[in-house]
Amino acid sequence: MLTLFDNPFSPFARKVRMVLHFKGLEFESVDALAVNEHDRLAEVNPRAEVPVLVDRGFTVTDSTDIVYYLEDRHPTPAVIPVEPELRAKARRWQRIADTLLDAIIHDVSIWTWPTHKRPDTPPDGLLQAGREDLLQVLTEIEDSLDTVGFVCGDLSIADFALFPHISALKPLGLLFEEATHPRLLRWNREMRAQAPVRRDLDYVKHSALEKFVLAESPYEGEKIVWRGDRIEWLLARGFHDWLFAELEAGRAVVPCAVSR
Ligand SMILES: N[C@@H](CCC(=O)N[C@@H](CS)C(=O)NCC(=O)O)C(=O)O
Repeated sequence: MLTLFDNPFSPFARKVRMVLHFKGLEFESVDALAVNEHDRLAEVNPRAEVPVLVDRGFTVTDSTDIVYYLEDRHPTPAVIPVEPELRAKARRWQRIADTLLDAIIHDVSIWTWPTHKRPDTPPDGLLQAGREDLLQVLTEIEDSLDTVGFVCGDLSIADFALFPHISALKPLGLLFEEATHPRLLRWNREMRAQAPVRRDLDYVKHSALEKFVLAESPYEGEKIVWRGDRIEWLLARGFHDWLFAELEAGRAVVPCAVSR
């Protein structure tokens, strides 16, 4: 039996869920970012991050490690290309999705989260810096796409890693257009037609209704966890004063796998 310490809205959990669906694997999902699940999550992952996969008592943390574990255990259908160059490309796109796209989108979006109703506004220049850097990454994806197919030929982990971030752009008012990014738009439409993606989108949509409209949010509403890559992008773009003020105010916390 597979148990996924999951969260409907986490891009990393979404990537793993789509891979599980793609491989036709049944799993039990625990919404582990709900405050009342925090201790159970910390038991399987001291960093208290989702996703975590538990397979008959064996625990795997980190979305990329989980994907590689699933591929080794259930090799077909394959989600990681076999040909060495495509394999290296897919790994690189997964890393760009996980460390750069995630960081930028996270850092510019916290004022829009339904969980944290922040009274302040983004520091001057943050949204503009985010837009500029996102545009560069989107253009790189556009240039690597063809008029047919996916990022690395067949549907692969590169697409499942990128999709949750690309799907987060529209709600943020960050759009890519037919005139500048026609291939990315075509890819986005084709992704939305894939069964594992449709299942994930349905799950995100119905969870948003269930967690934020029909009931009170089960999640933390004050503090924000600032993981390494998300801090790195802020520092690289010169927002250290803002981050230190957040740390001093106790609104920013940093995960650590070593407990004190
Ligand atoms: N490198 C990790 C990153 C996972 C991650 O950052 N998860 C976030 C959600 S998107 C998390 O669980 N944060 C803890 C929290 O928000 O309390 C992975 O690939 O799984």
